[in-house]
Order: sequence, then structure tokens, then C-alpha cells
Amino acid sequence: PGASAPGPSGASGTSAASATGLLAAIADVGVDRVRGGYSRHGFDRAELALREWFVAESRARGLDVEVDRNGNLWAWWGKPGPNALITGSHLDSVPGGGAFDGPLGVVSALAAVDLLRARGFVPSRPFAVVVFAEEEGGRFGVPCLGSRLLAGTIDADTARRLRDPEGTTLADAMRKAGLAPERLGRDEESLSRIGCFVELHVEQGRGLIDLGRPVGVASSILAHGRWRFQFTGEGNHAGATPITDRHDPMLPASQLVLAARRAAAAAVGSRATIGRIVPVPGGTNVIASTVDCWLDARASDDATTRSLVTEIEAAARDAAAAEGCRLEVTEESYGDTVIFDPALRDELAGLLDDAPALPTGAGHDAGVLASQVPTAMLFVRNPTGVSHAPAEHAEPDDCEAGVAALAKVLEHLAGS
Ligand code: HGY
Ligand code: MN
Ligand code: MN
Ligand code: MN
Repeated sequence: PGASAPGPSGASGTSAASATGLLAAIADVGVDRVRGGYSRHGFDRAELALREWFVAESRARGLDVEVDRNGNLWAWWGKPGPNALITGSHLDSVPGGGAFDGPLGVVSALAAVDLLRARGFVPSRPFAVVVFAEEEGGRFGVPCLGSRLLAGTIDADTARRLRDPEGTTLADAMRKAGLAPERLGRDEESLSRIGCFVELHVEQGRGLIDLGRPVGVASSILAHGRWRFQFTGEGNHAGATPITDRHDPMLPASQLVLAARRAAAAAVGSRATIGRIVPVPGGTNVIASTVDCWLDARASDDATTRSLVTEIEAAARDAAAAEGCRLEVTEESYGDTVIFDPALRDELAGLLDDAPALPTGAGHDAGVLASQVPTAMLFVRNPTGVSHAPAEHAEPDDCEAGVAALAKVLEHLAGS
């Protein structure tokens, strides 16, 4: 079918797809046999396979796919143009993540297009489904990398030089994927076309379970960032080095973990996590020479987040000094509190039978775009309340409720 031709058209060309059916089609991509769950990272084999799948699904629906300067995919229903209504999410995951964080928003967007077409709906404004690159920062360390680049909230040179754990730069990974990293950076052309962005996402918490509702709307996102703590000591022999002669960077690293918990527990609603520690060289019988630790810290506002990190850093510096180690702290990413457009939020909540408004501690591309364009999010109930882990879940009926809600919202925002 042509780009503007109405009529249902799944990838099979015959019927409207369900979100669960589309998720089932990608269930084998990026399965992590070591950690469990999925490991799908920006421009790696699994994510590239998912991007290809998205392009095929979009083309089967007569959508025209563009790749922007920053590697984000846009599937246009009709002609691209200004004041466009955009919906979508991301296809990458954290290491060992769940099946829903990201992909649910993408498959729900495709299923909503099918649903709208089956009803004979034709959007009255430009309309696209978007897939943002490297939302989790699981490979290059900076979350929402594709949307940050689009919005210009990360410097293009800094981004090009980001390295994955194997030492591959973002620039090289993009080149290998057939993209031109020279063009990275704030994309005025793509940005200026967005009239409104709506991202559907699995809920990453228990709000909707407790309220007994399948779908909610987002109200806010915590301020959050990532800091790398690099402790440097003295590499040596685990058996031959007396305890009194050691400068073991694992000692202050351990104190950092405890300090993070202590500081976050003392500031209501704050979160601080050390989820990744890399001792170098990493041998059982070797005292490490350096230890890299990554702190993820989040709080209600900028000042609280900053003071949380300052307190944790002070404790880490004391612990490093006590062991005769050095400490270098680098901020790797940061985003201030996001309050989603209250008028749009209330309008959508009203449209969805007074869907509840929920704050979230998770970051999203919608959070990055919210400073640029009117932005809203829909959340779908997660019966486990767990996310960033294989237990993350959404029941098929709730996924279809999400698609129906998204279709209703899109119809409302793109109706004549
Ligand atoms: O919240 C996060 O860690 C990421 O942006 N999804
Ligand atoms: Mn996530
Ligand atoms: Mn996500
Ligand atoms: Mn030896």
C-alpha cells in the first residue's frame, strides 16, 4: 500500500497486529544466555537486527522510513512535515533487561497505526513512529543518547568519542552500521517537525497495580545522572603483599557502595545505586590497580541530587585517602527534573477515563524531548513492578489496553 493509503496492513499484509504478537516476533533477538533476559545495545548485532525488523514492519505498512543524523529511525505515515505527531520509544535494553522496556512503546505504536487504519482513520497532520538509538546507555554509558543528540543536549564531539567496554567508539560503531558519525548533533530539521511526542512505556513500579488500573499517564521524572568513580591504588600479589603494605582500591570502592545507600536513605525519595564495578585487571589472586564504579543518583530536584552526590563523593574521598588511593570523579550524564506538560497530561487523562497520573524515577527519551516540545507518556501496568530485569512484565490484555489507549490519544491529537 502507498504511504497515505488507508486500510489495515500488518507485516503479513492481511490483518492488524497485536502488541503481544509483535513482541513475540522479536522474542529471540538479543537473548542473553549468560545474564538472563535481553542484552540489546545501541548499534550492536541485536539492536541492528531489531532496527531492520522495525524497518520491514514499517515498510509492510506503507510507512516511509528515514534515519536521522543521529541514528534515530522515523517511519512516516504519509508525508513528513511540520507540527507532526510522533509516537514511539526505543529497542535497546539494559544488560540482562526485560522484554518490554522500550519495545512495548514501539510495537504499540505500530499496532495503534493498524488499529487506526482498520477504522479508516487518516491523520490530519504529519505522523511518524520513532525509534530512538541507545536509550539505556547500556553500551556507550550515556542514556537517551539518540534523543540527547537530536536535542543537542550532548556535545557531538563528546558523543563521537564515547567508548563501549571493548573500546569501540560510538563513531566507529555507527560507521560499522553504515551511518555517518560526522553528521551527529542537534538536528534542527527533525526537531522542528515535532509538534507533539507521545511515548508509551511499561510501568517501572507498582503505581498501576496498587490503583487497579491498566493504563496511566506520566506526571514527572526524577532528576538523575551517572558519575564514574575511578579509584587508583597499587596492583600487587594477593599472597605476597602484607595487609599493612596495601593500597587496594577495592576498599574505598566498597565504602562507596555503603555511602551511596546511606546518603540516599537519609534523603526521602532519593535513590543512589552502584550497579557496575570493574576492578582492573580483575584476577582472584591480584590486588586491583584501579577500580571503576558507576554511581546512578536520582532525586526530586536538582539541588537534592547534587547534594546527594556531593555527600557520597566526600565519603568516597575519605575512604580513598585512608587506603592511600587516588579518586577521580567524572559526571557522565545528567538530566534535571522533568514535569510533563500539565495541560496535555490532563487532556489525555480525561480522554482515557480519568487515567491516573504517575511520577516515575526512570529516565525516558520523552523526558529529553519534554524541554523542546509538548510531550506526554502513557504507562502500562506491570504486574511484577520489576523493571531492568527479566521479571519485567505486562499481561497481553493490558498491552492491548495500552494500544487502544494510544490509538485513542493519537486519534484525538491527529483527528480533523
Ligand atoms: O532510567 C534509566 O535508567 C534509563 O534512562 N532508561
Ligand atoms: Mn530502561
Ligand atoms: Mn525505556
Ligand atoms: Mn604467581
